[in-house]
Amino acid sequence: MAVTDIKSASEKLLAAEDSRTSISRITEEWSGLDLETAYKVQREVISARTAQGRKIIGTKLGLTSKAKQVRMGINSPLTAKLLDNYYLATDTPIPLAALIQPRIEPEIVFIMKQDLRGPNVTAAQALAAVESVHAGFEVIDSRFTDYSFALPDVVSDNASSAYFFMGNKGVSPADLDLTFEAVALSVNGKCVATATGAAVQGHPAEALALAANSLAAQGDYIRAGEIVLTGGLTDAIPVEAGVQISAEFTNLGSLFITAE
Ligand code: OOG
Ligand code: MG
Repeated sequence: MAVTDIKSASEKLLAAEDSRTSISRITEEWSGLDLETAYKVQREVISARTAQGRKIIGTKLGLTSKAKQVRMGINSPLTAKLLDNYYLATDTPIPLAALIQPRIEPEIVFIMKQDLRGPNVTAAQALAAVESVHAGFEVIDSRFTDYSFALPDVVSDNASSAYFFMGNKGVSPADLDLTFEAVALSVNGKCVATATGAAVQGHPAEALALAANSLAAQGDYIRAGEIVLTGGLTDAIPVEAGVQISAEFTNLGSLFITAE
């Protein structure tokens, strides 16, 4: 089947996820796929999932840190949707059988107390709309073979979303300086990367404002009660059976995750 329109592109992505079989870049066959159309493909993928009973519970940003941008070779942040089935309780192992090529990355997570609508949202306005800040881990799983994609591909693929974890501890944004909130990422007890909140667009609230402003271009906004993942603070780590992965934050608490 040739992939040259929104419907066929979304069907190819949905089939790849359902069958856990990676695919080649959409832009290989559909070189004219631009960013605006890619967000329409993403919306089509999400509507297919909501038609199956999934609910949208939040927004995520991707490629907001230098570490992620350099690794993926794309220097532009993007947004995607979080569905209810992406959420995993922290005592749940990452279900490897459901995934193609999972990687995990530590993130700072917001829960919103107010709607946030762009354009022209500032970081200060964005932070004022946040109820609480949490430690998070996102498990990404690109549907593209070896994570090889251009920006319109990864936007279409809902930014490689698969699962996420968040800590129970919620801290008021007024009680933190997120610029200096640090995380130590460890694999099997060995620290492999560190970062502070400044890694994400200078401040995670800048990333939140960026999400609100770019959603506005699609006629969309961030709603009160939504969960917002602000983007991987460090490079992502490949996930294998039995691995022990931790993210220890200065004030947000620690997450310890395994996979099976
Ligand atoms: C794209 C998803 C990026 C993040 O936090 O940067 C992302 C990818 O790396 O496959 O979720
Ligand atoms: Mg992420």
